[in-house]
Amino acid sequence: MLSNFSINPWTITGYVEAEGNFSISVYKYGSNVTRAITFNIHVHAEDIIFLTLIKNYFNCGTICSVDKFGHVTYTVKRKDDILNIIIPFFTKYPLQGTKYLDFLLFVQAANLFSKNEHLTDEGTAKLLVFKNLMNTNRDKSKFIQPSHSILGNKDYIPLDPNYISGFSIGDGHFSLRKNSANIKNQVFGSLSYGVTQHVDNTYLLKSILLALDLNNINIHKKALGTIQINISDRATIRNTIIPFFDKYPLYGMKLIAFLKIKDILKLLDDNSINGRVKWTPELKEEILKIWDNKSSILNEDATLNVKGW
Ligand SMILES: [Ca+2]
Repeated sequence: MLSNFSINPWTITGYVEAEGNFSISVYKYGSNVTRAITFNIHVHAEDIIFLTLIKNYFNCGTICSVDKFGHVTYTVKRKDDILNIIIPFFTKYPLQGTKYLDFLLFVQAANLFSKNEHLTDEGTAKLLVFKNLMNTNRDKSKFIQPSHSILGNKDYIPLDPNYISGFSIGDGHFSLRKNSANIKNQVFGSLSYGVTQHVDNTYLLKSILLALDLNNINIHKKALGTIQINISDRATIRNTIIPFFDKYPLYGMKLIAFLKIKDILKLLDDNSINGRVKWTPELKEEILKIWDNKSSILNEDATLNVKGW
């Protein structure tokens, strides 16, 4: 089943925006210098089936076995695969957040590799320069953004809806507030969808809200330079979020959480009068039963979203 199933390429780009890495490394062991460019995705082993779909899509790279922290990594490090598969893909389906800036440096590094210039002293020095401009080394004070991510720029690229699904599989959340017995009914049972990002990706979150047609939703500042969109209004979840992810599929554990949210919302609606939930201990119990159900996790069809195959 895995072999004839294909993901939308924008879903991959969105997921890589959230979870992928473009890295340049230069190591010295005595007089030996090792230089490498690597594309990888490092995630919880729960999502290994989805990672396998990505590996199948690219038809290159390897997935390592589960490490002691319960993570798996998909890695592409063959120069030809990077040059002929990975870079053309992300050129055609570009990243739209600050990870795009890392990608541009990665492309420059790959160009050195393609001409074998990385083996020279000058090339190695350039690799180190590119590496030191990446990711956490980037000068955050300058708030540098990919031009195509800024609304109003003439090269602005509106987000493909599948990008939002992929991004949500990585950095999104679907959650249920479930508290212990003494918490008031209004709190128990709140459902939410949202995404959390570094403040650098403010434009990206704005683009997500725009693509979802939810311009009335605020972007909240969270601790430690992070920002968040959190949608917990039941009507918005019912009328916007659920139809959106029904149409542009999620995969893996986020799909399971989404399906649970959907079931719980239906249950709440069935137990409402004029939009107000009639809370009973049985209803709470039923909600918890849906949310805590683990059996669906083992269902490969569900995690792959392959209904109809
Ligand atoms: Ca992330």
